[in-house]
Amino acid sequence: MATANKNLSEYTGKNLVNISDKKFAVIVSEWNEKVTEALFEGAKSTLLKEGATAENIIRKNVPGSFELTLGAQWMAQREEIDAVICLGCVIQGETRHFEFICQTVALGITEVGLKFNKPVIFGVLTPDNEQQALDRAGGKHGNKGDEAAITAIKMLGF
Ligand code: DLZ
Repeated sequence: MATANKNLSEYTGKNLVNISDKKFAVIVSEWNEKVTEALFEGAKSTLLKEGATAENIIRKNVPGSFELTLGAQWMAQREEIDAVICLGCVIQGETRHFEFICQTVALGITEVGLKFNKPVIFGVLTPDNEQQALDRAGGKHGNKGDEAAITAIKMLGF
């Protein structure tokens, strides 16, 4: 989660690997759609800005964050995919599923990355309320979607 008043989107873009021929899968959860659409826009615009081509950004939707893991697995198993970015938002105050969903998804995404030996990025917001989410989806704390895209690129340059 962002540190107070720190904009997560302030990256220089320096020393990043060339991604002009890299293929990205971006999995987007439909729960809290206003937030996750903003995360997607951030991730997509960052990938394009850093040199990815539009046809190499493959978007897939899943119903909720819980389904991000299986969506990630389906995309990561494709040989042509270089990195997978998972975007979701689970708001603590609005669901008793909070811990269950967040822990399951974090573990699942980690396992998919290890299983397929490629970057699978956890771009899931876990705020207390919608305002905190919006602050991190293009608001005063930047956009976690940008951060997820930069993380994927950095891992490709490992
Ligand atoms: C069921 C549920 C609830 C209550 N809250 C959220 C949420 O805040 N964010 C989110 O991404 N998904 C939520 N879901 C849906 C679950 O992720 C999942 O889609 C369903 O439990 C069906 O497996």
